[in-house]
Amino acid sequence: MFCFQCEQTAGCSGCTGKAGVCGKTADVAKLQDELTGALIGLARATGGATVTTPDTWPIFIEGLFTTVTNVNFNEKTIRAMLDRVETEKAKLAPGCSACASSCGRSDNYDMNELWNAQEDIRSLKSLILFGVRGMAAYAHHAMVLGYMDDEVNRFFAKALFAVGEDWGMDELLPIVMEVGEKNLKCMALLDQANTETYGTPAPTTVPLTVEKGPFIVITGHDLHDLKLLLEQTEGKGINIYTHGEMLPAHGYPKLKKYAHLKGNFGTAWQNQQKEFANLPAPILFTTNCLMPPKPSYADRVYTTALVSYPEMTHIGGEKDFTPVIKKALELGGYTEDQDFTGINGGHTVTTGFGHGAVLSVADKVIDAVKAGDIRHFFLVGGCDGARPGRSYFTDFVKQTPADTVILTLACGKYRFNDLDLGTIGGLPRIMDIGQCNDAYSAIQIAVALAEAFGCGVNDLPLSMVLSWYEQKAVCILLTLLHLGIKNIRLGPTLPAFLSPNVLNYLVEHFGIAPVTTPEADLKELLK
Ligand code: SF4
Ligand code: SF3
Repeated sequence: MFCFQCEQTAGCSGCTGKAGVCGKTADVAKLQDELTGALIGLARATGGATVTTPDTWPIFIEGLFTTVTNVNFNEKTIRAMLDRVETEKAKLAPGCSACASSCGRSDNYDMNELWNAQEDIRSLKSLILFGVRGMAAYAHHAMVLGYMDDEVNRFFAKALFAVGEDWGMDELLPIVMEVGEKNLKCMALLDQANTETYGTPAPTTVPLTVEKGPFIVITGHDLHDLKLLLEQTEGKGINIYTHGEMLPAHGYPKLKKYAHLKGNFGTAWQNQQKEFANLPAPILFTTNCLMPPKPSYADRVYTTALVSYPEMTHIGGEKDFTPVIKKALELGGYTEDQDFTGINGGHTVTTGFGHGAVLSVADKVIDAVKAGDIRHFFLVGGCDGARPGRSYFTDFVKQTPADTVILTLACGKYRFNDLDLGTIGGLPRIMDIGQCNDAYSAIQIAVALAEAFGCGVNDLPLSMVLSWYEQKAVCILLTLLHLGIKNIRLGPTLPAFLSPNVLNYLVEHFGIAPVTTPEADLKELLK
């Protein structure tokens, strides 16, 4: 196997051998490559996104999302996905499979060609492929709420087609940037889907206490699954706790109205094997990030949508959560309230500071900047992960001066979101914008501030210090670059799929730099 799509890749260069660091086996990796190669074949069969059926775009979205890190470890479901791609391809290019001509009109792509390509070409194609994998996750969350964007969908075919072509840097680089452009559209679509369906998020304090009695923990990004679970558990004496990227759900009016949505349990994905070990409750996994379940809690893991792990109970498209509900009642939860804390000992966290909430107090923010009360904004967030170097982000936030504001998002926030850093001008110093896709919200806030001050986003007293792990971070980074945002600090390490030349390009054009130490970076950014 060869895979280097995520931050924890072996030796910072690539997972090879029998399994990846994430637990993905070589057989699963091979099938995921086959699936990607078949999706490139499907992209070819669309003839430049001109020949499609109503199934074409959902298949691209689901197929790509299946290959995101920590989503699917199950050969069976990947094979089923492959079959769907082949069936669809046969519909778009009928007769192709029986034809002896070598026109390549709908041929599948051999991913080994990509992994063995010249390093700059491999680097650019990886940015495109991993970027659209991440974007597909967001497109999927929007799709399940009934929102699709034709321009975004067509780009999936364009990007995959490009990965399969024998193109040079000049042709590939603009497509890399286009991933960022189209992902901005995709995140805007998801923002619209979430807010039109569940209301505009409002600042909310979320307890970390788990009350006695039966409960279910729900993790991942899919608000639709949470809503259905809340409906199905209402009045049944079962409490619901968010975990990981589900925390921002507490800010949405139409989700927080459920009295049995009680609080948040645990922290970011990489701690799940420890956090779930003794949990007297089932855990429902929507989207990533699933780790191979340990025997101590494997009987309590339920998956849904594209998340899949061999032998775990999967809740299919009918979304009947009865098995999870039964398990919660059977396990019964804790006999006494459990007073859990965050990583830094805090008893609550806050969320719900999306663009709607922050911009409703824009005057206050602008006045505080003008009065010199707020010197600088930091956007510190992104994916969390297991590397010890990630304590950088906790230390960075702890060391920020009292006249600075920290905007945060995604699961990286668990490193510091229980810290009480006080307020400035009535605003909390730490504001959680939401999930990783709410990077869209962060962009809206930055653009509005730039307009208010009559300057560009790069001229604002704003620095971005981002952590990355999986492919959604790749598409978000490309969106920020597409918007011309400069001097982003990225950590804990730079992606293995950036070749020296591609990295040089990013450094020269965008001033992107790896994180160093909190002290040195703070000094530099506050200059
Ligand atoms: Fe390795 Fe990451 Fe690929 Fe898993 S997803 S095999 S950890 S590079
Ligand atoms: Fe975290 Fe997986 Fe990326 Fe949505 S839950 S940010 S790592």
